[in-house]
Amino acid sequence: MITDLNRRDFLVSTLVCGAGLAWPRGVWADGENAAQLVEGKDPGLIVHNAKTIEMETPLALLRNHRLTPKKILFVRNNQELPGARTTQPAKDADWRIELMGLVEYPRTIDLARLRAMEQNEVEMVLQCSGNGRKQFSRAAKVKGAPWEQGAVGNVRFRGVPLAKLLDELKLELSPDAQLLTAEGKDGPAKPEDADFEHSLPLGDVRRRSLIALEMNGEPIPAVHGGPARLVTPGYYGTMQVKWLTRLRFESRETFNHHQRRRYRTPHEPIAPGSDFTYDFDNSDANWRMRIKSIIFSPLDGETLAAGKVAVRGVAFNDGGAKIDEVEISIDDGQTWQRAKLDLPRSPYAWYHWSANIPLSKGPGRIMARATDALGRTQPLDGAIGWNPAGYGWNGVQTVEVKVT
Ligand SMILES: Nc1nc2c(c(=O)[nH]1)N[C@H]1C(S)=C(S)[C@@H](COP(=O)(O)O)O[C@H]1N2
Ligand SMILES: [Mo]
Repeated sequence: MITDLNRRDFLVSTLVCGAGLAWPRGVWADGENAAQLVEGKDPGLIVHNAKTIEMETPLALLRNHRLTPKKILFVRNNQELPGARTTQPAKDADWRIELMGLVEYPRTIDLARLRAMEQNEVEMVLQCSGNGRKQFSRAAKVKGAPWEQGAVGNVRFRGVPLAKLLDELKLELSPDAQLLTAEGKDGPAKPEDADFEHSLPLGDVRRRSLIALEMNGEPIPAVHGGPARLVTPGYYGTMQVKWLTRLRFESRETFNHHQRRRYRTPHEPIAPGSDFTYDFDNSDANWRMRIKSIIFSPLDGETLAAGKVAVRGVAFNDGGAKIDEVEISIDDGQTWQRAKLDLPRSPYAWYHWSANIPLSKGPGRIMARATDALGRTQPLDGAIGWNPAGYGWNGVQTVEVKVT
């Protein structure tokens, strides 16, 4: 088996055997599965990057839980924090968070003080802005891990609301403060590379953000950003800064590479395959999530018996408006039938939906489309919104089945 091979042997054998080798799902080319790479993870996760760690949850695992357990939650690290490859709690002795920038007096706060403050809880979708990226590649190749639909989970964070923290510390902000930039303790692999950080608009931060200390009722697992993580419900995963050590109040978005040149989508549509140099004036940061639905059942490639078929899945948006419709189509989007939709516990959590759809014999295609109260919906043509880094895909998902 490939586990017995080191990387060089693997590369040699690939060269010798040529292309077309199919490794078992969930196993990376080196043979290290998710459980071997990150202590406590399910070996069935799909490993996209074993270097800094990018792993995806297959829908067959994701669909079995209302709250996504830490064992199967996807992981996406741009860079690493040594010692954080585990779902165990982080070692947090002496952890401190600095608050600085456009404030009258900078402050430093430790975990004991944070733990003593009033906490809030929020159930929310955590989704990488690259989720579904693989779909963009049908139109033209995009850069980044080819996530299918599983760079997403639904979790419950608990922590100190940022607004409460500012009150408690009597932190006076300059009227020029418009954004909050968050930094984590992790650092780039090469010192010449940009350190990962992100800026978020202060209005949403004051209304929504928590300095989270718990996830799903226990200390945040080290791999998911413990002991402290800035979470802003409704925002893409990249903005949920792990291993939080510093918050800077600023008048504009940080000039940092990850904010200015990455994690953005162009303002105007661009032709699939074109180049694009991101800057503040031609693109938006990956902030609020686009509305989306995911089909959990049936799964792509399943064989089903003809008759009424239970179709189910989830839908979510940025929490800014209620999702009031999920529709199913089995005729490539010509006609749609309404699914039954359950209201979630929080506007930021995913909604469950289900429908019984009659399917007759032959190959079948099932599509799902969510629409919210602001009329925001998903494009039938998933190539709309194509961008070179493949962020923000929210096309209508199509599941292909065989009906016998
Ligand atoms: N400090 C830090 N925070 C980070 C990252 C990172 O590399 N470093 N990656 C971001 C990205 S791109 C995503 S999608 C989410 C993934 O969260 P998870 O690994 O807990 O699933 O974390 C975000 N927060
Ligand atoms: Mo991400």
